[in-house]
Amino acid sequence: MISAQSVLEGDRLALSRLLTAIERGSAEGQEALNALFKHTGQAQLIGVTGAPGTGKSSLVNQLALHYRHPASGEPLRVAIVAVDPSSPFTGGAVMGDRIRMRDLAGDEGVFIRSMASRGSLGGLAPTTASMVQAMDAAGYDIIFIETVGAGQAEVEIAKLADTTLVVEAPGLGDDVQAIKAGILEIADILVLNKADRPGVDSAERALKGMLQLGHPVEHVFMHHGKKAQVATHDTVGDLWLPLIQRTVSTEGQGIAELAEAIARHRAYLRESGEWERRDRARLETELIALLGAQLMARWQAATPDEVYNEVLTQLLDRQISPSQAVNALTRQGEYSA
Ligand SMILES: Nc1nc2c(ncn2[C@@H]2O[C@H](COP(=O)(O)OP(=O)(O)O)[C@@H](O)[C@H]2O)c(=O)[nH]1
Ligand SMILES: [Mg+2]
Repeated sequence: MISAQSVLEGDRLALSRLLTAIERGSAEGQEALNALFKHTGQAQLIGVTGAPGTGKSSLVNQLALHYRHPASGEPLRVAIVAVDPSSPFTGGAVMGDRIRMRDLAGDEGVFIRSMASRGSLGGLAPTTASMVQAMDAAGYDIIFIETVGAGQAEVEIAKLADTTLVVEAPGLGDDVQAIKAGILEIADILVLNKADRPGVDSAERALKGMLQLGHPVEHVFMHHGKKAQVATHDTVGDLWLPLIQRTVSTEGQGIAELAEAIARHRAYLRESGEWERRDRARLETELIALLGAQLMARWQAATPDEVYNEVLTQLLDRQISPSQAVNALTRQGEYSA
């Protein structure tokens, strides 16, 4: 039995159990989440993505330490979800992460969870969204979501975040890894980590070039049906222009500046209304995904295999079109005309 109340009170074991239940897609996990949902919406979700080996885990480690030991003010509570493509039990990367995370081990204000991207029921992004909600309800102020920036699934997860850091490092073969994966466009802050390594200047030049392409100085949009054109320099007030921050995660260099940039982005989100917009987009995406899955399941349960196979045969014989097949299977229209 998972106690939602215990999760709310900060019971780590209860949260662990809930996260496991969510990963398994169990009904009791869902029930606890239903009870907890009204307590979500408080945390700042920070996505950290980029190619393997760029230093994402080291960076999260340093940022978490920064939030736990602030120069002034109260320490923030930090949760970390590491979504790794390899198995959490045998994957070398996760073992490495555990070792580097040791600075945070034993700190009650830090909660770290690794999850496997394979074998999660209902898809990686919805499972991650639920896990983040559980951590949010448990009262963590900052939630890091670390993903390997490698494809569509990772981009979907990155869209869960309020603030997305895309991590690059010089000398990984290509100048800019994120271009290939198409994740540069989701960056709110570009972190050029391993700034102690050779090639950092050319990597920064390449990143700046890409930012220019992605965020041209002229911004064209439709305003009351008319094409309007403004220079983004005039509208920095309502537009966030991604910035580049150099860091050396192994030394902690640039971390305070990065945390400052994250705080500025948070302020921007709040002041511009973007915070609500992102929250809405996130919840609407989840709603539509759940609705789609539910309707599909109902349709499957209500449709005998013979009926489906018969319609499929007619489709393959070119007697009916795909659209007519859908009508037939949902009994919405005549297709024999
Ligand atoms: N020289 C240097 N090495 C770093 C830096 N940040 C991380 N590393 C090293 O790079 C390797 C990969 O780091 P990791 O955080 O696991 O990368 P991830 O795969 O992106 O999570 C590790 O050996 C780190 O010690 C840095 O700023 N400079
Ligand atoms: Mg890592």
